[in-house]
Amino acid sequence: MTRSFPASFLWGSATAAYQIEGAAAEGGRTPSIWDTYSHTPGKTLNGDTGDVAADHYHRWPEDIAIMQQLGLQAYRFSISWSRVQPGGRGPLNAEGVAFYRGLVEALVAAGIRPVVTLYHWDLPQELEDEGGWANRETAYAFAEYARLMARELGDAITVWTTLNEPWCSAYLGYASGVHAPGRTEPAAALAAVHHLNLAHGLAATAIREELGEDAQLSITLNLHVIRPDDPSSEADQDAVRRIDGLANRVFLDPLLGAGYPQDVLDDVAHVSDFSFVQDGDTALIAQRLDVLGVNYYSTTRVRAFDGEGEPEQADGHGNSSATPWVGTEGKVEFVQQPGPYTAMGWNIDPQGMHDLLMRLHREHPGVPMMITENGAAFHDVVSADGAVRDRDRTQYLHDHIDAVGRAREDGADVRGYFVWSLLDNFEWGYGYDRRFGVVRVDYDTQQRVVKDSGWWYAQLIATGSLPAHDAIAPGPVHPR
Ligand code: IFM
Repeated sequence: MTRSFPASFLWGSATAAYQIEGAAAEGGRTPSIWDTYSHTPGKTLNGDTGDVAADHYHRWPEDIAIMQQLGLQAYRFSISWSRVQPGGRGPLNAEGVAFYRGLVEALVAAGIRPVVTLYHWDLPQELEDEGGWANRETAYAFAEYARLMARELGDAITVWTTLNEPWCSAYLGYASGVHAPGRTEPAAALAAVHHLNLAHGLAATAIREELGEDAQLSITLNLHVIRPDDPSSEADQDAVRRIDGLANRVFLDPLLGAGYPQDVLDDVAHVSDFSFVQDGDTALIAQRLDVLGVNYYSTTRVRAFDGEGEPEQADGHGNSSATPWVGTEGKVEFVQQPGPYTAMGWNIDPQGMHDLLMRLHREHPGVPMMITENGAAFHDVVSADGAVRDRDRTQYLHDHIDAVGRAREDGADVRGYFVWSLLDNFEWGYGYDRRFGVVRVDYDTQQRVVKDSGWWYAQLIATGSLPAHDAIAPGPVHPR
């Protein structure tokens, strides 16, 4: 049976400022934590930085033309805070604001809905110098920035996403240190979790004060699908509970009005007493969500650690010296998953997408969802004729979008899907070595080539029905 989606289902693609814009020192932009981190020797593969990236800052008209060719209905991008408000406080930078103004107006004119993310990991460096997300003041600065952006762009934006994947900002940035700012301070990571949640609540409030109750508010979470190694083992089930608490419930529960889960507070009591949570914070965080952004790529498998030797750390986020899983040391092991794998080493498991959406539907009924990221990195090969016949990526997209369709048919309220990513881009610690785009970027010439997966996606958008994974028709198609 061919999987079909209603005409109201929103099809888009996603990117993020530091990963594609480049122009790091142009137009009044000041450094963010990712500029500092990527310029620190040894932090990124091959020493790659986002200085030039996909040069989207100069090539955005061409990129919008590609979106039109693909028939995209929406485009999810992020604003570089230090481009529009250098230093993260004080007056706006007119040149930076003008860049985004031009972008969103061109998108609207092209019939593509702008879905904005206010924070995709690039904190102005000055705010990190004052403590970063471990400092409560950062949440207030973020809310002020959000208010100013609502004032500047409010007439054109379809959905306001406050944060992208606060799990990564907090735990990879402050606990394992494999992301900027590269700190390995577990207690600071937990403070960051709370201040990111608070930042979301304060920003949502500020945006609604500026734009009224109709403003569509969202946050994007990279929710984890965690499986027990041995489902019949109570100890493994408890390992799942611990990781689920840190990965999912410590965000979902406060955002959706239930406050911090007591079992998580108990689990991490030896690291932090959560005294950074002040009276009134839980109410501030729990602002109405018009849509929950869900990012899904792969699954995680855990078991209780038996204390023998070194615990396995096959979660794709750890390294030998530090782990993002604050407070679980000596208790939980991350087990290698069965393949196949993408070039990130992440396992491919479309059933995980269905499981995740059904869990959210069951536990949080009435919260509409959008898949704000899903996609795969593979080591693409450019054929002699210049085409990129990325069958592996097309298969991945086919199987995961099929799982989204199945979840919808099973009752989950999923309203859109954004492929990660429109363009090959700066994949953080992996630099330019991992390519997620449905459009190839030649980093020497900045030439763009739509990959077969991009043309396949265009057919899906044009017809509203899932094409077979090998039904590739290169070239623009006519939108429905
Ligand atoms: O590239 C990232 C993106 O910035 C956030 N979500 C996961 C993607 C792939 O790693």
